[in-house]
Amino acid sequence: MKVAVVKNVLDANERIAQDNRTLFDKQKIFVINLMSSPGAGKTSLVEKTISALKDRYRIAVIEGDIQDTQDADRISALGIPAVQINTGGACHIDGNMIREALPSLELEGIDLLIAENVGNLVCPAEFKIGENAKVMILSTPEGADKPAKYPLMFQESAVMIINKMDLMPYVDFDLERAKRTALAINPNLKIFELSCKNGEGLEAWYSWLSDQIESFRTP
Ligand SMILES: Nc1nc2c(ncn2[C@@H]2O[C@H](COP(=O)(O)OP(=O)(O)OP(=O)(O)O)[C@@H](O)[C@H]2O)c(=O)[nH]1
Ligand SMILES: [Mg+2]
Repeated sequence: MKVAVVKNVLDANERIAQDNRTLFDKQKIFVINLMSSPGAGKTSLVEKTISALKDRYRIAVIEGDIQDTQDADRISALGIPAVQINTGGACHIDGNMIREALPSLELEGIDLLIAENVGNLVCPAEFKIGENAKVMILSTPEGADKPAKYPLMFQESAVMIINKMDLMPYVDFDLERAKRTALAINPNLKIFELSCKNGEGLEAWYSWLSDQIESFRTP
């Protein structure tokens, strides 16, 4: 009974996510669903990405948090359209929340929409929102055991960003083990090692993202 209810919820979400996707396709908007544990660096990566790509692409951001507007305020401060979803306790954003947020954004002419999910390594991976790609961040202080413990997130994502590489000298993070375990779960996972603090590795991420946007626009 419980399993059937969960399946119904996921099926209903899938239909709404598909409607969102149809809208994004029509408007040629490349959409990223950005996920990680709390504090791994999602908003920091969004800020860096905006600074690097805003002259080339029109970017909009949806911020998902249980409560508060600090992340949307950080993005608005950069002059980028941003809308905050407060989930009021839910540990993820879903298709319906995105659908309800869209009228608050001027989507005309937007090339890239980044949806920062609620900080959580579990539930966000289960809910589609109509994205082109799920991108997840694992930060070095979290430990290399996370792919094995939270496999769905790594399985569902197209990209794993290993952030806070600048902290490697201070944390016991087995980089090779993290990558090996994640690739065993998802051999297609594209991996970037970077630091939003000192900027190392960011160029490769910008380049991948630009390529994705370009090939989406002109398939
Ligand atoms: N040392 C270091 N700190 C970082 C790096 N990236 C982000 N931080 C710091 O990590 C903290 C959390 O960063 P955020 O970007 O707010 O993380 P988040 O994933 O958006 O957090 P939530 O939205 O609360 O889940 C902040 O103090 C950042 O300055 C990095 O590459 N290196
Ligand atoms: Mg954030």
